[in-house]
Amino acid sequence: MPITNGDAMFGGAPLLSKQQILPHQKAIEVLKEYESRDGLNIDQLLDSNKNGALTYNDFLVLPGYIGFAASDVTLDSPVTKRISLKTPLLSSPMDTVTEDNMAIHLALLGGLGVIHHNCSADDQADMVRKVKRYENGFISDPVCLSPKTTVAEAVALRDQLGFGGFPVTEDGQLRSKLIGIVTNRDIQFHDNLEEPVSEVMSKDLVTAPAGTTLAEANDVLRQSKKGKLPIVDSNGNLVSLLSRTDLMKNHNYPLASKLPHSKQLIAAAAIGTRPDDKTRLQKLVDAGLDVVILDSSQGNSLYQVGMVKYIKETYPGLDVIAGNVVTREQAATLIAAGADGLRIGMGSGSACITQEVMAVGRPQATAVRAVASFAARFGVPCIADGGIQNVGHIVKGLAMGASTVMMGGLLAGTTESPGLSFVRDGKLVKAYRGMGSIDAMEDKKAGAGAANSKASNAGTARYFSEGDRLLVAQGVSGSVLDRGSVTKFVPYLIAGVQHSMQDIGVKSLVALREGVNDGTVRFELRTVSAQAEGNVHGLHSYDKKLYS
Ligand code: CPR
Repeated sequence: MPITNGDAMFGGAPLLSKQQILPHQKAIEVLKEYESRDGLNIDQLLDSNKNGALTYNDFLVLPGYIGFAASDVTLDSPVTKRISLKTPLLSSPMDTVTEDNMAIHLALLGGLGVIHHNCSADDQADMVRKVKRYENGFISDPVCLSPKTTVAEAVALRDQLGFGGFPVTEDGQLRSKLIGIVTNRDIQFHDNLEEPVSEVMSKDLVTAPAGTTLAEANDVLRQSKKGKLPIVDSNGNLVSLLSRTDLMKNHNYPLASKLPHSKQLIAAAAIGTRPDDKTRLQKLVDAGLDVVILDSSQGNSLYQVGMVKYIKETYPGLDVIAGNVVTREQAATLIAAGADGLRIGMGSGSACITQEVMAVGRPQATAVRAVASFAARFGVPCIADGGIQNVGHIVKGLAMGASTVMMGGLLAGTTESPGLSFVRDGKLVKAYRGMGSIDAMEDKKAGAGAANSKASNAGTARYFSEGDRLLVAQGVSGSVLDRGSVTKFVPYLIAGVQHSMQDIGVKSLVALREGVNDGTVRFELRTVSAQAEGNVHGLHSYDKKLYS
């Protein structure tokens, strides 16, 4: 007879006589006598009649069996029907989170940064272009001189920028014919400061052709003993530059997000669903966009359905992620319209007051499971967007069925987000604001762009009230702690997720999903006191250093 978890025998040895005690070797066999595994399966956990709707903090995943190293855990996962990432991490299209710098660095690390649209279409397209043109280790926008630049101007530039060795091109721009290089030595002791650099520049150039790999270019640079290696196209036009001082810093990024057969990073950007957004999208596509996200807090709308259909018809090669959604019904509309991916979350964002103000939304764990399990039937991958405060939340989002997670606040404090750090209350912080905060919406209306961002001019609406005369805020504007570079922070998140998956006993995200669905990955609800127990408690003081 199967033993249930509530059986008296489950209480253990003290009730048994000596004869009844079983030999240790039988432990695995005896386990089979139990009707179910320890803990709850996903359906029991997310039974909202019994447990209400859950957020990430409301439950834990139970540990499984560790039979492999954490470093063996692979995190490959699809972000759309056609595109997969090696790191299931995305950054939010918010003007305090993702511009080209974040998009480039996150893509190098295997994730995907979604460029915000709180800026002019031209500025956004420019950022997409920078992501597509970026080549690791190569300077894609080197400072160029024209032959007419004077020695005095070159000296001033060197002093201002702190480096010398400027390529000279026919019209002083990138993608124009390379005619020389002005090195420090050429200008250092030159008397006639008014002379043009064409008189002093080195014309004996070592160059490498476009398409040269970083390793090959580094070799040429090493052998040439020069300070800079210009990369030129077949017409001799300068396309990028490699610098000797960067040689040691040129890391390899084996996880980098690239499409098969492409050397370029994958570029993603957000747009709205207004008529203007069609013109914006054309510019983004011209710049090389691979994935577009329709950015709306409530994606189940006439506008979004129309936009998804328009995009699928007009740009069959472009992948479109629709959202945001939190219910099966919302998801069904967008899947039927042709969405290649869905973004899940309403009101779970850290700078968000949507649930309070609008009375609509859904606790994130429940929302992710409801949508992701439905979308999976159509092979549509889902992004768990918002509410990610730590590594554990990432794992829980993935365990609920999301293929990837999207973060705003957690990445807003990194060096690669727009803007600079500043000190507030004695702590180093960076600005972070909800895209439906009064600040962000007013900047949009005024055409000012984000306070932090390089971009300018009005963007499009995520929150429908932006067109109204009275702005209704759905978010706040504040700051988050400085976190240093994503090049350290993201590897920490990746390693953390790998360790967590090792604890759970699953070696890949596919195995995690299978385990959750077949009931071998188990869960437990957390009471309020269990949550307190699971956090640091009883210490007089402590330092919370997360990685080193
Ligand atoms: P966190 O990672 O900061 O918790 O959440 C980021 C997500 O919050 C964004 O990707 C977006 O979906 C959502 N979000 C951004 N601004 C918002 C406002 Cl004003 N209101 C509601 N949600 C917002």
